[in-house]
Amino acid sequence: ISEEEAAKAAAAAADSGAPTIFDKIIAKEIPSSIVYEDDEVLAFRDISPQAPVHVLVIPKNRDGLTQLGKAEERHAEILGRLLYAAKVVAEKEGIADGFRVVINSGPSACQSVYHLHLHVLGGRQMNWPPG
Ligand code: D5M
Repeated sequence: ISEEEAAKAAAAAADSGAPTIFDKIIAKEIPSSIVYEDDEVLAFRDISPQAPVHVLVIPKNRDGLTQLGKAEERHAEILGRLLYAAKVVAEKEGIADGFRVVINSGPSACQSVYHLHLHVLGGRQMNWPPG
């Protein structure tokens, strides 16, 4: 499908709280290219890369964090761990001197998978403003 169709589909996706494809990735029921993993965090390559390096960083336990807009104060620690893991991923991928971290939260941000994830993007000049 075209980029526009993909964006429309993402905009139409709803936060139902249902399990997502990321649960299967965490359970290793479907393959992924893992870049970093610890007890709480998993980082793997995005299936539809938007830059030479495009890695997703997710909490292994979603714990209500379908989207950043649903975060509660009890999530502050895992949110910090995810951000720190993004830096570790950037170092591992050789882009620590310049990279972008993106979180799409909700339909108008085109979130398509309702399991909170950070996009770590780099390996090319990132432009501003983002689309
Ligand atoms: O980003 C959701 C991202 O998840 C999007 O960039 C594609 C990616 N994705 C979807 N399925 C997979 C699998 N199976 N492996 C790797 N990456 C995947 P959002 O911010 O919700 O739009």
